[in-house]
Order: sequence, then structure tokens, then C-alpha cells
Amino acid sequence: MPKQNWTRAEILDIYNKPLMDLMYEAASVHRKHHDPNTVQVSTLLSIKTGGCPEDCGYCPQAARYHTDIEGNDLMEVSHVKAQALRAKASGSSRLCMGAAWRNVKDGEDFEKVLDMVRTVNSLDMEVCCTLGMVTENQAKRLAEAGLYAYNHNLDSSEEYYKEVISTRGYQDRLDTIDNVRKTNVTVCSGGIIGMGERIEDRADMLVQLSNLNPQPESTPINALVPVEGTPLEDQQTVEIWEMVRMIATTRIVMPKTQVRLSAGRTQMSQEGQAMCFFVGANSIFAGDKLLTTPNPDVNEDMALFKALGLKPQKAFEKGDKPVSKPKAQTEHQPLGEKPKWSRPGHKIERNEAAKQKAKAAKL
Ligand code: SAM
Ligand code: DTB
Ligand code: SF4
Repeated sequence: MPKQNWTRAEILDIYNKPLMDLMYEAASVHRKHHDPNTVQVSTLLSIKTGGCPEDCGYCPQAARYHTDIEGNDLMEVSHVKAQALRAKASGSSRLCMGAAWRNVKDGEDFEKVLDMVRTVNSLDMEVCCTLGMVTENQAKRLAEAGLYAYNHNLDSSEEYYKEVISTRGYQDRLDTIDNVRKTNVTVCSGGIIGMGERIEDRADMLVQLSNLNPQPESTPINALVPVEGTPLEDQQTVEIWEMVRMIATTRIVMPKTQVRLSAGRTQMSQEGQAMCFFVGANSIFAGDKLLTTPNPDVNEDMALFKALGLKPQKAFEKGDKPVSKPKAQTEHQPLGEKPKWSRPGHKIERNEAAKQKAKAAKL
């Protein structure tokens, strides 16, 4: 059983070790629990882009900021199937479908997402969704459709979260993770570094994640992609050393999780990425686009895998394929659940400023 009661001080001690010691320790933990030459490859697909009501300061999809993205309605199931087949053919074992929603609402759109899950599951791919907050009933229905993983990031420490998002609280995130845990869907939860948080915030986020019982099956570590028009547009990109330290520390405190080297790879050299794999990253997002921002070209990634002798992980190598119940057996049963997601509504100056700037630009 992995240690569950990590403290901030213990994690900071690890994070701040001399880099060579940290790398050696993390790589040793990694080798004990994983094949160091296998990396899981996921493809992201934005099934509903832009127009999100939330004010996440990092996100180009928040309706209130003036970013240069093309928004769209929920994608058709046939299009998702075609994209999934493309992803599979290019070596991905998992499709992660993202929607720019605050939370899932029962109804037509959710039924369509369930169809997408059934369809991708039938292609023998691991299916992941990231749709915002979900109730227990919604998580259960996703599980019955054949969902393999649900991504819901804590993103930062509880304290710093309030500096970045005002439209929901940290507890909402924990509650959603809890709802997913009540099913057999695996939990994917991690965060972003480079938003102006302190190292203590990074450690506190790892305290939260590593104390989840059980720990998440996968943990994405994103380097902020600063997008023009968002409140965090002027943020300096993170140094590779910080990414290596964060990934190494995540590996040590969560030895079994699949650590995903997520957003921000276009800002990193191949040598930098190789160091991340060495210290414990064993998953990436592939494909030339993340949700709305660029990602390295697939051919570049294949060349990197070849140079490093890495091989892609097969689907369901770390868990059984979920059984997907047919639609007729998973009809919506209203449970009378009244989700009470919070709206803390405090003001974040830079988020307000970005909103006003966007308004002025539209006039
Ligand atoms: N709306 C859902 C939610 O917020 O949970 C799902 C989609 S949201 C885009 C998924 C994750 O993408 C966020 O939690 C955040 O970690 C990551 N993300 C969004 N914008 C990013 C950026 N500019 N740089 C790095 N990561 C980002
Ligand atoms: C995660 O942790 N990172 C992915 C995925 N989960 C959904 C998203 C990264 C988004 C980066 C900004 C964009 O492309 O819009
Ligand atoms: Fe919306 Fe998710 Fe972006 Fe926040 S991170 S604005 S909830 S899409």
C-alpha cells in the first residue's frame, strides 16, 4: 500500500533535494512499480469547445475572456468515432473527450456523450471523459456506458485555487472525485504548475492527491500554456527543472499512478521530456492539438519514442476493459438528486480585468 499521509514538509523536502538525488530516487521508485520503457499514449478530443461559464484564469475556453478559439456545439457521435479510429491508428490506446462545461446536466447532450462512450469502448480503446462536475448518478451512468477513466483536476492547492477560480470551490472538485470513486471508473486527477503559485502550493496539491484513498490511477501534470486573452496570458512558462522536480516528486509520493506529462510539451525540448520520462512520467497526450492549443507533431513524438527506445502501452494493460451495457439497460432513472455545486463568487482582480478587457474589445 502506498503511504497515504504525506505532509507538506515531507513533500517539500523531496521537491527541494539536490536535483541529481531527486532524479535518482524518483527513477528508482519508478522502476520498482512500472516498466520504465513503456509510456501510455492518449489522444485528446474536444467534443464541446468554448463558451464555458466558469472563470478559470488559465483557460482559453471560458466565455468571459477574449481568446482566439473557435467554439462549437457538442460533436456528433459519428465524428467522435472517426477521430477515435484515427487516434487508434496513430498509436493511442486511450481517447480523452473534453467538454467546456461547468458540470454535466441530465438530458439530450449527456445521452449523446454516453453514446460516444459506448462507441469508443466498442473500438477497444480506453475511454476517458472530462466534463466538469458530476453527481453520483451521472458517474454511475458513465460507468455503465463503459467509461474507463474520469479526469477532474484539483489543479492547485486549496489556497491558491481561490486566486485562479471564483465560480466554484475546491470542495466541489473533491466531491466529484468522490462520486467517480463510488463507481468502477478510474480517477485521473492532477494539476497545473506555472500559474504563479508557490512551491508550497504544489506540495499542498500533492498532499491532497496522495491522500485520496485510493490514490488516483493517473495524475496529469500540466505546465501552464499561457493563452492570449486569459488572465494568465503574461505568465512566464515554467522552467524544465521545475517540471522535472514536480514529476519526480509526484512519482515518489504516488508510486503506482500513471504520471502524465500533459500540457506544455511544445515549450520543452526533447531532452527535457526525456528527463521527465526518466524520473517517472509514463503517459503523454499525443496528437497535434490538446483541446484548443498546439501539441507536438505525432511524427516528432514517434521519433522521440524511437530515439529513447520507448514503446506505447497497450489498451487495458493496467485494468480490465469495462463492460458497456446497451443503451436500453441504462435508461435515465431520475434519483431526485439535487447537486449543490457551490458558487463562492469572490472577486479575482486579474480575472475581472481580463473580462472587462474582452468586453471593451467587443464594443
Ligand atoms: N471543463 C472541465 C473541467 O474544468 O474539469 C474539463 C475540461 S478542462 C479544459 C480540463 C483541464 O485542462 C483543467 O482542469 C486544466 O488542468 C487543464 N487546462 C486548461 N487550460 C490549460 C492551460 N492553458 N494550460 C494548462 N492546462 C490547462
Ligand atoms: C489535463 O490534465 N490536461 C488536458 C486534459 N487533462 C483534459 C487538457 C490540457 C488543456 C490545455 C489547454 C488547451 O488546449 O485548451
Ligand atoms: Fe470551463 Fe473547464 Fe475551462 Fe474551467 S477549465 S473554463 S470549467 S472548460
